[in-house]
Amino acid sequence: MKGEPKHEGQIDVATDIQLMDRFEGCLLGAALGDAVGAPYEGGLLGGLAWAIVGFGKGDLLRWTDDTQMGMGLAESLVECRGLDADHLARRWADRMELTRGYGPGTSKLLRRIKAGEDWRVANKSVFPDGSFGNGAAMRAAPIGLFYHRDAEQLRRAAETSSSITHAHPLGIEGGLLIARAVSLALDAALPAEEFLDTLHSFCSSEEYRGRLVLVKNSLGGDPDPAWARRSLGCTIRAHESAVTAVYVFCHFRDHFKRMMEFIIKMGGDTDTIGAMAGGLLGAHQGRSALPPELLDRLETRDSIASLARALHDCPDRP
Ligand code: AR6
Ligand code: MG
Repeated sequence: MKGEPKHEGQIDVATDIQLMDRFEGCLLGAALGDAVGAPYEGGLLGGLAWAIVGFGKGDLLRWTDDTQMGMGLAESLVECRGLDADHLARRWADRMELTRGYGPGTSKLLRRIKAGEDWRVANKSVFPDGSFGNGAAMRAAPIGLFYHRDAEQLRRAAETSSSITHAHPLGIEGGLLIARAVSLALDAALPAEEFLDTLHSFCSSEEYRGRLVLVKNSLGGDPDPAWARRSLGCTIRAHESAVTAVYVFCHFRDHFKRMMEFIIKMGGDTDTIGAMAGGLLGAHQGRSALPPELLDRLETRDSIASLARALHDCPDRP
């Protein structure tokens, strides 16, 4: 009440409620971005394939491998009260549904893990230096939420969870970038320049750092899908999509629908860029920033929201 002194802990309780809302916003935003972008991935042919496997279920918005792996990661973090790489590898392998549109390398190596191979061997079995696909970045949001208070623990957890399927340094760096970006996006007051500078110092390769400089230089101007496609990329490679999601988030941080329209206009890997950018927007703005008429149609919306709350409530969260 106005004028009354706040009792001890009151501010923390309010902050905690806001944080819970941002956890929900993040996981729901990622799933929604994935599901809204899915029919547009890979142009006409991709859309046709998704229409065959993904629809026929009324107007349900069906999510893809991005969300299946992100939810597997969040569940494993909650059940193990932190990152347990062997548990996580088994969870991903057990849960994989091929109709969710997994990347070819990831589906092959998850089958090997399911058959009993150690992930430390399987992760170099398809590409000898590991995958640089964006599959580690697309599912990294729960790491960003769980470890948001400790950047070093976040770095270690993002590296390990990424390398289970994406052992290439560029694949791992995509997971690091998105996890760190989610942790920073939880702060609603953080200026975009500071956000980008922190990400820049967190990254190590020129592939990521150079693109982050381009994003910083784009602030203040109008977002341009043709420029983003050409200069940042919108492919299934991590270094050609993770920074792109950061760019889209910086320009549309409180307009989910306009953000998705832009991503669809850019083309390429629309569901995965939608998942990464949607998770950032939801972490930043909370659940209420997601259009309710779309959320109502999101597959397993309620279990995603309750998983986000469980992640928030996990007693061992740093
Ligand atoms: N050398 C050559 N090509 C590579 C390498 C490499 N080291 N790494 C990746 N590629 P993958 P993902 C190419 O299969 O990252 C789905 O739609 C190669 O063509 O590991 O899990 C998801 O939702 C390889 O098949 O898959 C994502 O949006 C491809 O990159 C997207 O696919 C993808 O790597 C990627 O998923
Ligand atoms: Mg996908």
